[in-house]
Amino acid sequence: MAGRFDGKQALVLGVANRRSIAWAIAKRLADEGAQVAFTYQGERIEKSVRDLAATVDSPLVIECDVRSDEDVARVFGEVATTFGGGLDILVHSVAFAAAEDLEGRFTDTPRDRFWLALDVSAYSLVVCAREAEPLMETRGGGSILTMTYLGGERAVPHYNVMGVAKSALDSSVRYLAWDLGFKNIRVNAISAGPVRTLAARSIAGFTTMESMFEERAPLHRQVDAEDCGAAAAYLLSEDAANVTGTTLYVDAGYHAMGM
Ligand code: NAD
Ligand code: 0WE
Repeated sequence: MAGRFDGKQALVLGVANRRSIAWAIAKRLADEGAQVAFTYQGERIEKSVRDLAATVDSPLVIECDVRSDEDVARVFGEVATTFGGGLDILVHSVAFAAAEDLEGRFTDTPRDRFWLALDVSAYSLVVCAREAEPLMETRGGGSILTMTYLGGERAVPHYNVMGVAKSALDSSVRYLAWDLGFKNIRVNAISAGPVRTLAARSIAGFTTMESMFEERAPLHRQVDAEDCGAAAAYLLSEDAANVTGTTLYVDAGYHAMGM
């Protein structure tokens, strides 16, 4: 079947399990014809990612801790080898803050854990974009996508240092879009409403947040990972050829509300 991503080569960072937003995006890309390489963080989730990757005939599954420049460089080296020196699509769906910083007061965030959250959740997009640039250039352009959240623009109780990291990520999207635009590389973000993933389930009060969300969002329903997959496929496809430096809200309209 002819797909929007026939002949396209993609790298997806941030699959942990079948509920991951990154998995819904990867599945969509693969279903529409893309070859998809995956990275995972740590042996603990290796098997889960390898099993998922096998279901879409992935040519490469490789470990990557985005805190390490060497790790990221090694991964893009392997990607270049696997994909014959090219890359069309990069999906960045990675975030981390220490659990204790996603409860209590933002004021109490210590210096080292502030930088940890910014390192994993924001700087990682910059280093990945830098490594992707020459590979995308050989293909005449490319498309980069990251995942963000409204907590980077407004204060969401308990999102705390992750909100500061998402602000830096959102701004990085705009500066990367400017830098890479002349090589026909686009950079965009999806701002998702709360999605019940591994990262979300462990958060205190997530269920309360879901019911508030459903009450206040114009569409009065929850967002799921597949909603993000569909929007991602649009931003990563030629349909969005003139869309860069922007954020697409997949949040049932929640961001439009003032009450
Ligand atoms: P998830 O736990 O499935 O994905 C987070 C991923 O980050 C995991 O695969 C984890 O291995 C990876 N990661 C963490 N530290 C890393 C490191 N040092 N190196 C490499 N990888 C690392 O959860 P998710 O909800 O699918 O999150 C994906 C993205 O979506 C994140 O950027 C998150 O902020 C964003 N997001 C999530 C929601 C939500 O409600 N779930 C809403 C909006 C945005
Ligand atoms: O970006 C996120 C969550 C990202 C995240 C989740 C965890 C949980 C496990 C980052 N780091 C960690 N560290 C862990 O140890 N979201 C958008 C989901 C989310 O998280 C919240 C939210 C929402 C929404 C935290 C507080 C308030 C709202």
